[in-house]
Amino acid sequence: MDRDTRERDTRLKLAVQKSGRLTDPSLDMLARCGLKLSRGKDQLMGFGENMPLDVLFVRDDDIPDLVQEDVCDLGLVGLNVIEEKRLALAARGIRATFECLRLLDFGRCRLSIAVPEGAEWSGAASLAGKRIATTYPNLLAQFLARQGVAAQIVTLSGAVEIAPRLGRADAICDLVSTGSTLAANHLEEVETVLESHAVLIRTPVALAPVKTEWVERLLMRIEGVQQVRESKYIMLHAPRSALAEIRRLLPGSESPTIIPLEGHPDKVAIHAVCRENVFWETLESLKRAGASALLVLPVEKMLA
Ligand code: PRT
Ligand code: ZN
Repeated sequence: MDRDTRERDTRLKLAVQKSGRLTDPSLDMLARCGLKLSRGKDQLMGFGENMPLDVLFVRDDDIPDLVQEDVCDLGLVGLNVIEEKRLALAARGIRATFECLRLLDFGRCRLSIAVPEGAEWSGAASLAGKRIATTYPNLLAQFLARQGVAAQIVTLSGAVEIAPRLGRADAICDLVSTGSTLAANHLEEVETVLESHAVLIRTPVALAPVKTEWVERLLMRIEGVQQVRESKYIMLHAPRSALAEIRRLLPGSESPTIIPLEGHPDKVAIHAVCRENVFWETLESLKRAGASALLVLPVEKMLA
């Protein structure tokens, strides 16, 4: 076996968006998983210094193909891109074989139908006979077919939100996160086609055992990273008599540690991991229930 083949058999290749909305959160997640990357001169590859995992930086639209064709073992990409690709392949009689390994907690958005403000809307049937501009023709076609609505799909490569103003369409089907782009273009969101977020996908091809082991480790670390993002460690003092009420108020905490307090037989210290954010309102409720000396700390790493 030559060196290239050996390397291919032992180092995972992960496709990540080169420059766009998913780039920073993807790299941030990988860094939290412990990956130290050194970028090559051309910036197209990142070499994992402390894990057998290299990153290939590409356009997000290319990620499903790279994984489907086994050029990369893994990819981080939006569900919207994956589902559009799956339908586009199906239309050509090809079955998408990439597999979704994990839903991720970033890149959240929705693919929605929007119409000009003030336009009459009484459900999807209002789209009958209309022109709808989109960069997601396959997802839109599936949506229309499911609704039993016949409309004309105008496929654009970008700037979808200005199509109605230019007279090119009566409605649009585009990604929305805050809704400010729609508002700026006097459009109103009326229907959701797909709820989306980033996903980790993998090749259909069986991987060498050493690679499979690293995929498992990466998945476990991603799980940990996602859990700690919201988790907090909370410490407080409480009267024994208020224990039941305080346990009820602790958000997402299954089994708090209860410690006696030297010299205070009627009081205990409670330490708990809360798997949800702890808001000021929660602290105020805990205080009202008798808690004191409240301390909330971020959790850095967690392994079940
Ligand atoms: O160059 P490349 O092809 O790699 O990037 P791209 O321009 O195709 O993609 P990019 O970087 O814009 O988005 C990458 C992925 O981020 C998408 O495929 C989604 O999975 C996810 N994502 C999350 C979004 C948004 N939120 C989003 N708001 N992608 C695009 N938008 C756009 C939307 O198209 C619209 O123009 O942002 C505008 C609306 O945003 P709001 O906040 O005004 O509603
Ligand atoms: Zn793209």
